[in-house]
Amino acid sequence: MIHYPGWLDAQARLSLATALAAALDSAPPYTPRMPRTGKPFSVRMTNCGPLGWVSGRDGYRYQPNHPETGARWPAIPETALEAWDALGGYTAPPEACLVNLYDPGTRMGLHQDRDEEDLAAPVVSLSLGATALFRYGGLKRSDPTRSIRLASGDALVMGGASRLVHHGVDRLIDEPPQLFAGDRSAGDGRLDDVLRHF
Ligand code: AKG
Repeated sequence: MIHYPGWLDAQARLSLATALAAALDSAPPYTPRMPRTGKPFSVRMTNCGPLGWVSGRDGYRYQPNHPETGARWPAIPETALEAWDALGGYTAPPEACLVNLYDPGTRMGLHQDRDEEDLAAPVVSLSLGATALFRYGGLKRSDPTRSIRLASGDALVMGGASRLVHHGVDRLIDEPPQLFAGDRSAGDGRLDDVLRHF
């Protein structure tokens, strides 16, 4: 697992935020439901790419269209593709870019990313907006965990031995408003782009 603080400079954050604002217009964020229980997720989600990760009562899956509008997902922003090329160390492009929207007070429980057929490909995530307290552990859910702060512009790569580690977001950290253009796309909250190869 490699953390790249400040990987996206102010211009790259602005370019990613602008592309995501357009993507969110065509693929509106929605509240996914947990398999079986139907309990709503804390975060809202949408996707870019040929495929998007979705969760519903019938399970987790990748699919080419938005579960509520039925429309195809918008294209993955160029800035995100560049980050994948630079950091992912993988020849094939990402097929899915999950966009997690964290409003203040939201979180994501500890989980593994294991719905992909190609587990040799890394997961690359890009943060915009409020800083998150990101928790990660080991391959077993019961393994000890540590936390790091993911700030706007940070990139995180989970590949190789860390590809299947448990991880999640405990909370957003209350901080003075960000000063850089592009960070405001998330309002008081946070946007996280998770690039994956299916
Ligand atoms: C996921 O989408 O699987 C995540 O764990 C997102 C983590 C984050 O928001 O930094």
